[in-house]
Parts: sequence; structure tokens; C-alpha cells
Amino acid sequence: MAQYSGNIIPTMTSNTTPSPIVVSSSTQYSATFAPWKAFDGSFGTHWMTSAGVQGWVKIDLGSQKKLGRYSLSSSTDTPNLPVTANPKNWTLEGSNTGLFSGEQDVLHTVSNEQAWTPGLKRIYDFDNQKSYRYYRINITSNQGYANFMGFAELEMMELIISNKILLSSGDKVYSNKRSESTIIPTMTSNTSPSGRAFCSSFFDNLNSYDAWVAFNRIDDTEGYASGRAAGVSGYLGYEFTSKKVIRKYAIRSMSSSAYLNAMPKDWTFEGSEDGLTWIVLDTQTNQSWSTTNTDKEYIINNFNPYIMYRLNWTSNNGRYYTGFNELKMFDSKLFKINNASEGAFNRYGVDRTQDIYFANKIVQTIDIMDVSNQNGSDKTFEHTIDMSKRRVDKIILG
Ligand SMILES: [Ca+2]
Ligand SMILES: [Ca+2]
Repeated sequence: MAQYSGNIIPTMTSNTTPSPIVVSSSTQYSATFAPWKAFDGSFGTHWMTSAGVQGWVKIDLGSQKKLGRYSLSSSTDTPNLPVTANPKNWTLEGSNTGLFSGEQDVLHTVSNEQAWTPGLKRIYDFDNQKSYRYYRINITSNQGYANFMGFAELEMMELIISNKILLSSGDKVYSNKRSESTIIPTMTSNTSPSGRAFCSSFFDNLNSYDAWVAFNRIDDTEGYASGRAAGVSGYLGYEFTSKKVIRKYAIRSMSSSAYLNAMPKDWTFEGSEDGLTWIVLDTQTNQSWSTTNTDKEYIINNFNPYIMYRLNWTSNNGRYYTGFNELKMFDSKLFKINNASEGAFNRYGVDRTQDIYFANKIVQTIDIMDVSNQNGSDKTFEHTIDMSKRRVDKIILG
């Protein structure tokens, strides 16, 4: 897992205190709602615009920092800032001049963020290879409140690079990082656009509860739902068009809390080459969900390719049928990258906790390059394995 620093912005007591931090905004409603109130550590205080539903807050950090995460929090002072005045669409931007007149880089975009509640902190991670002195959150609309817009807190965190692994052979550099999103395509039926979604049963034979709904990448009210009663045990899976080595899967809860008791409780995650013989890759018991639209991720030590995978459950959390919103699957591939720069380690480096999988690709000699220091050091340690002397399918990192 990636590691992040704590909030790098000190607790502000004015727009310029403590030095060298300087915060500013497009507008402010009054001094009580100045932009530094978004950096004072309190959810009960906030920045808000003078009138518009759009606006920005800018921070000068005094020196260049490389962010990888930020958080945005809503205010608990709802008499002054209703939740409908919270941000909906925005970009986080970085600049080294502070002008934000077109020179800035857009680092992260959020569209249609909804369901704010008072004092809710939301955390956003993004892929960033550059350091910037100035950052700006540029909000283009709120949740619908007509008079103004604002938020309680903005935190910024740096990505810490440590214990990242890349492989090199000759002048080539390789990574075999896990995919960051599900490799199942966005399904619009059980067979479109490709592959095949399948299940043991679905609710009243209604298409809107069939297997593909667990792969439509839509946060459904209920999602996939099995047949009545029989669905307390059952299975749902996906057949790829070619064999994949699935190394992680995730189950996502539905968007209505009324159906959380349909979520599976005990199951095995299985792979098969023919749909007849199933190999158990993971076993989970007593799993429950208390929040909607939430992924639970399960990392599995699988090194074998299978054409199909399924979730095979034996009980749920109490409902008379079983259902869930999404089933996601992630693979791991050996791929070539251009160099072994700090940015490459940051972006493609394999975490030490992840075993390296060669997918039967034998490379004559492999150097394992290991970044064991934090950002900016560019220091690597190398170990060489002569692959001609022994067959290596995987390396388990210690
Ligand atoms: Ca505040
Ligand atoms: Ca869905």
C-alpha cells in the first residue's frame, strides 16, 4: 500500500500565520469565513464565498512539495453553511508561479460528488509526479444551494516512496504491479461488450438483478440479487476472453443501506479453466458491511491463470436472498517501463508486501532494484538473480 505523510499544512491562525504559508481565495463572505478557516483544524469553522456557487482557495506552501493525497471536509456549522452549499465539482491544481492563469497542471478532478453530511471528511488520492509550491482547489459548482459555497477543512499529504521494487534486465526495466482498477469491462448485459457474466440464480428472473449488474460499474440501489431463499447460497462470476492471473478481488456494497443485510457473509473465491472444476483461491467468513457503496478488498496469493472466476457464498447477513453492488477483479502483469527514475518507482514500483510474479516470462538476468528511502533520495539497492541457472516463477519479498 502506498504510504502518505500526515497533513503538511500547519494549523493556521490567519491567512499568513504561521509563515511561510499564505492562503487566499477568490472571494470570502466576511472575515469570519476567510480562507484560513479551511486550515484551522476545526470542522466547526469554514471558508465560504461572498455570493457565488463557484470559487477557489489557493495555498502557497513556501517551497515545493509533491502531494499525493488531500482531504476535503464539510462544515458542522450548518446554520451558516448548509450541506447543500458543499462542493460538487472541482479540480485540484498545482503551479510553481502561483498565477493559475493557464500554466497550472490539473492534478485531480472530481465530478458530481454527493451525499455530504456535516463534518464529513473525504480523502482523495491522485497520481502526481511533480512538486509544486502552489496548490489550488477550484470549485465549479456546489450541491445546489443558491447563495454561496464553502467547506470546513482542506488537508494536503505527501506520498512517501519507500520499499518499492522494480526489475531490470540489460537496459530494460520492468514492473509487475497489480492493476489499480477492475479488469472486467463495464458490462451492459451478461455478454456485452465481451466475456460472460454468470450466476446461480437471480431475483424473479428480472434482467435488472442479473449477474451483469455486478459488473456495470454503477452504484445501484440494490445491484445483483439472487433468487429468493435459494440465494442464501449461490455463486456469481465472470468468464474472461483470455486467461488472467487474478491477484485481488473486491466486493462493493449497494447504495441503499436497506439492503446491506443481503451482502454475502461466508464465501470462497474460486478460479476455473473449464467451469466444471473450481479451485478455491480464498476463503472468508463472517464478513459484514455497515456502509453503502463501500469496497472490501481481498488480496490473494494466486499465481495461476484461469479463464473464469466466481464468488461462491454459503450464507449472507440475514436477508432472504443474497445481493451486492459490484464484484471487481484485479490482475498483475509483467510490463516494460522506460526508466528507473524516482517517478517510475513512485508510479510503477511494486510494494514490498506484494510478491513478484513472472507470468512464465524468463528473462536471462534480473536485477531487483529496491527504493528503501523516502522521496527525493533517488537511492536504490540492487540484487542480481541469474535466471539462466534456475527457473524463477515468483519472488517472495522479505
Ligand atoms: Ca475549519
Ligand atoms: Ca452495480
